[in-house]
Amino acid sequence: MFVDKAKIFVKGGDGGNGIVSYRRELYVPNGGPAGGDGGRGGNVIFRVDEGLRTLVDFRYQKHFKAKPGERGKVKGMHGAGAEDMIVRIPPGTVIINDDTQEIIADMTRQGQEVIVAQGGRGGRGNMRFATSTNPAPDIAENGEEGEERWIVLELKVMADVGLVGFPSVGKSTLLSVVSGAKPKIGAYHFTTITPNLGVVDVGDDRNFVMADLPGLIEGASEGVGLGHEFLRHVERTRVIVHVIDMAATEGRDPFDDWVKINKELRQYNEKLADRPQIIAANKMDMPGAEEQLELFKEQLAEVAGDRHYDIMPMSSLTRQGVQELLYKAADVLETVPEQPMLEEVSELAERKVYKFEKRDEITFRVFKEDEIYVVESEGIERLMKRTNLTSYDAVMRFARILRNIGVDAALRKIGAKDGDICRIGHYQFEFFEGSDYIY
Ligand SMILES: Nc1nc2c(ncn2[C@@H]2O[C@H](COP(=O)(O)OP(=O)(O)OP(=O)(O)O)[C@@H](O)[C@H]2O)c(=O)[nH]1
Ligand SMILES: [Mg+2]
Repeated sequence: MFVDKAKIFVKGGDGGNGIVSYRRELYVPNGGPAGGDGGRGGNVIFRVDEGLRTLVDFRYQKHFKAKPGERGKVKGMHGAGAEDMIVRIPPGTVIINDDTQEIIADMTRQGQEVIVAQGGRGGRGNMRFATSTNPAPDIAENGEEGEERWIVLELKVMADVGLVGFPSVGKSTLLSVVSGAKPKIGAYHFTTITPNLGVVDVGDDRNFVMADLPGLIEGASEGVGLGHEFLRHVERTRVIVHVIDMAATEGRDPFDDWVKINKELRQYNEKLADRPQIIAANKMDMPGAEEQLELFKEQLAEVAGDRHYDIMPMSSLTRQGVQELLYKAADVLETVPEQPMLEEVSELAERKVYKFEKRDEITFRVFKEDEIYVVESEGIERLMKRTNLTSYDAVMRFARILRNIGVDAALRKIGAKDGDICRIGHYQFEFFEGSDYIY
């Protein structure tokens, strides 16, 4: 089966913790602080590899976690940063943030890279906190947590030729006779519900990828019969082979079918109407098909205007006309630029540009809930995670930062007084306004 969508979890490595340590040297009674910084956690990076054509690998592995940074070491040595985790993806993959549905990146070029989850920064060791007033600080930061998120990968089928047409007109049968693909074939509608890809060897040193797409029906452009899912695939094919049941099985009207499908294509995306289209007049082995074909040609001539359509009579059953159809498809492909469809997706990506959250700007909100003053802020909670709350020096530093960014003032404004309880995340503190405190 051809997989074109995958939901996966990515997490950057956590930063290593900084440590508290003091130099112990022979003959030096009280050495200074010497705890080193923790190393950076690894990033999770996606890189385009042209050798890949599907997202099938992501069916088996759905979690990608980069390694954590090493913790700081004694004697002022820093922990090593972790290596980035590189994940290979096929060209044409669109990366979407599952939470916001925003496009993170549209990956089109060989070797193109994007960081999908940043590793956390390492925590600082106590060496970094020494000041003239506190030469032996007991503070070390914990490493920052790596970013984590669920993302969706979407790959539109990168086929050269797409088979479109009503259900049961013979699209899958055609793919099965011209390629090694073994799609399911059935006498009932919607036998094919996901695209099948096959490599077609034309026989004259040319080859192309053909996609057998699920059948389209009236209303597909409005989503009827999973229409949008199907049409999304058609978008990325360079040439359309429109398969018509020329035997008019089940009381169909071949020309009416052709008009209806084209209408759906145009309604979904105006550009699909201009895409080169070859008409495969299938099931010519059946009685009455010849007459239908003549009628079809006349009706087409009336509406086609300046546009020329190649009509290729054929039968997948007897293989008559199949080789001619392949030559024609290969010829038309040569007149179409390599990957025009990738540009369309870039346009889409430009409209919705995803930005990584800026991690240094701390914003917060304070309010009173029952008798407790609540400070709500992702930034402060992150800072708190990095703070070793069992160390007096570290807590004092944390308190000073809160004061500097205006948390104390904001709490005072809504009525907080010394001794009141205030909550940040899962922790409760006593509000204490030591205004003439010197840290
Ligand atoms: N007589 C005749 N029957 C054919 C020919 N091609 C396909 N069929 C028959 O038509 C029926 C439908 O064929 P499929 O290839 O499954 O049709 P499809 O267009 O893929 O259908 P969906 O996947 O449902 O959209 C099957 O019973 C085939 O055996 C042909 O050239 N001649
Ligand atoms: Mg089919």
